[in-house]
This record gives sequence, C-alpha cells and structure tokens, in this order.
Amino acid sequence: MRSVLRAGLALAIAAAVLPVHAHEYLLKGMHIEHPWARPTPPNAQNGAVYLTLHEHGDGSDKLVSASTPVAARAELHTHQMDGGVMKMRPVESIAIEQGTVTQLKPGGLHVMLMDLKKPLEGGAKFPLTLKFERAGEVTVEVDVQPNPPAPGDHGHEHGATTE
Ligand SMILES: [Cu+2]
Repeated sequence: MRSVLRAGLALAIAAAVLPVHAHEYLLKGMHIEHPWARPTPPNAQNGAVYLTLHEHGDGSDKLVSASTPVAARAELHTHQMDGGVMKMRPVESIAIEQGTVTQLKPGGLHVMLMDLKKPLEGGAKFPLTLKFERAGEVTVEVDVQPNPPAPGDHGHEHGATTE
C-alpha cells in the first residue's frame, strides 16, 4: 500500500514538472514521446537519440533538423542495407504523416550526435532542440539510459505505426 502511494506521489510530481505528462511534449499537433540516448563509452565521438513522434494535427509534418549543446552538430540518420551490411545514412528530413506514429529507434531512424563534447553518462539528461517544418521548434530533454523506455500507455489510440 505504501509503495502504491509513493508511486502515485512520484507521478504527481512528474506531471507538475513536465509539459504534458511523464516525459512527453506537445507542440501544436506534434506529440513527442520519451526522447532517450544510450550512454556512450569514454572515447566515443558520436551518440544517437531516439524518440517517438505522433502527428495529431490537421496535416503531415517533417522533422527537418536538430541541435544540442552536447555535440558539435546533430544529423538525421536512417539505417539502410548496403551490400548485405546495415549502414547509417544521413537523410534530409523525417516525414511524419498525419495520424501515424514514427519511431526513431535503434537500428532505424535516429538523431545522430556528431563530435560529442563529452561522453553521455547514464542517468544524465541533456537538451535537444527539434525543428519541424510546420510545428516549429521545441527543446526536449533527453534521458541517457541503457535500455529503451518501456512502451507506455499513452491514453489515446496511436493508429498505424510507421518506422
Ligand atoms: Cu547515425
């Protein structure tokens, strides 16, 4: 009983601090969920950020760029098969179709952090600014954690998923 109360209190605190509820952001119709990055080894030059995008608005949008103070630059990347080998490729933008979920996740689309200023440490958080063609800019907080966030119950229907 006591742990249930504590969990409830933790949720109440998180809801008070964060823009929507636990680690989600809403920018016009664009719903951004659980930005996270894996910790990087001490000499790593690059890192990657993953998150989920869901366009609730009245049209489709595109993620066109990203930036963060923790890296010299951020690029939008995808993974593609090339001669039987998975390779990362920069993409100009990431399309988010109206009503669908676009997941940036390991082995797929991601925001690549190039030339990290220091390693990403587990438990840390850092800001990442995302720029959308229609919705504009938003700065989200990225959690550095070894494992993907648990698929949450987001309280609404996500419909079709694209990756
Ligand atoms: Cu990459």
